[in-house]
Amino acid sequence: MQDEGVGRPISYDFKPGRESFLAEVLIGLRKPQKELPSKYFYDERGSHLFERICELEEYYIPRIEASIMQDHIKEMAELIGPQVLLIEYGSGNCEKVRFLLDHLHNPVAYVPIDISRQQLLQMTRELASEYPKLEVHPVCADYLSSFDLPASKRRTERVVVYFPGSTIGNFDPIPAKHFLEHVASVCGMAGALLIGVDLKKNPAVFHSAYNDKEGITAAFNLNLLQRINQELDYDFQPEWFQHYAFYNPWEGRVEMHLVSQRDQVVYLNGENISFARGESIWTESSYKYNLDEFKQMAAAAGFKVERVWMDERQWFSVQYLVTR
Ligand code: AVI
Repeated sequence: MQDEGVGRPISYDFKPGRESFLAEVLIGLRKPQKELPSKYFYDERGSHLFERICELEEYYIPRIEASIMQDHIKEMAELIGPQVLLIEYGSGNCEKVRFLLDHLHNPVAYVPIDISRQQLLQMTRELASEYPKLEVHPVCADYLSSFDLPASKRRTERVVVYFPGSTIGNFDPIPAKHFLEHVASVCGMAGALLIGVDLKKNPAVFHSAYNDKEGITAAFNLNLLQRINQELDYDFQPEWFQHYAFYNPWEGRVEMHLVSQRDQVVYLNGENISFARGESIWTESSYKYNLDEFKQMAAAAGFKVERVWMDERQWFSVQYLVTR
C-alpha cells in the first residue's frame, strides 16, 4: 500500500477504524466497572503528552531504561548477533531503537509496528534516510495483529523483537502471556526478545510517577475523553472528570482512572450513559513484576530468560529472552 506523498509504503495497515473504536468504547462503558482501552490514549495529542511524561523527573522508566541500555549495549549486541531482522512493537518516535541500531552488527531490516499512522510514516522516512543500508518495513497495527514477515533482500540470521518501556505492563496477565506467545511465534526458532520490564518497588515511587506535579499524566488520561468527543462525536465534559492513579498491591499494578466529579449523563451514539458522583472509568493498568513472576510468565509463553540487566536500585530491568 503506497501512502500519498511518502516514499515508503506501509507494508501492512491494520489501523482500527472508527467502527471498532466506537464498539470498544461502548462495550467498556456498559460494564459495571466502566473502562476504556488504554491503547486509545495515543492519538496525536496523546502521543505528544506521552513524550512529555517521558521527560518528567518523576517518571523514572525512560531514564533508567536508557542508562541500563547504555551500560550494557555491547553485551546486548553480542547476544543478539549479526544480520538480524529487528521488529519493534510500539515504535513511537523510534528514539530508543536508534541507539540499538547504532550498536547492532550489520542489521538487515527494521520493522516498526505502531498504531499511530502519522508518526510511523514520518519515522520510517527519517530512519530510511539515516540508515541507508537498512530495509525499513513499517506496519500500522495493533500488537496482536498477524502479518507475514517482509522478505528482506539480504540474508537474515535471526528475528529479534524489541519491546522497550515496560509496555508489557499495560497488558493484563492473560493477554500479556498471549502477547508473548504471539511474539514467540513471530520470531520463530532461534528468535529472541529484548524487553523492558518495570519491577515491584516502594509504592511511593509509583505514586509520584503516575501523579506528576505538573499534571501531564492527568492531561494524558483526560485526553482520552477529548479524543472520544472529537472522533466519535460524544459530549463528555472532561472538566467534570478527575485523574486518579494508585498502586493496587493485591494485583501488583498501577491503576489509572477518571473519576466523575458529579452525577452526570453522557449521550453516546443514541445511548445515555450515567455516571454517579465518585464513579470511575478505569483507563489503564500498568503491571509491575518481580523477576520470578516475569520468568514464569515468559516460560509459559515459550521463552527462556537468558539475561537480565538492572539498575543499582533494581527498579527496572531489561531482559533478553530466547525462544525454546
Ligand atoms: C506506555 N506505558 C508503559 C506507560 C506506563 O507506565 O504504563 C503509560 C503511562 N501511563 C501513565 N504514565 C505513563
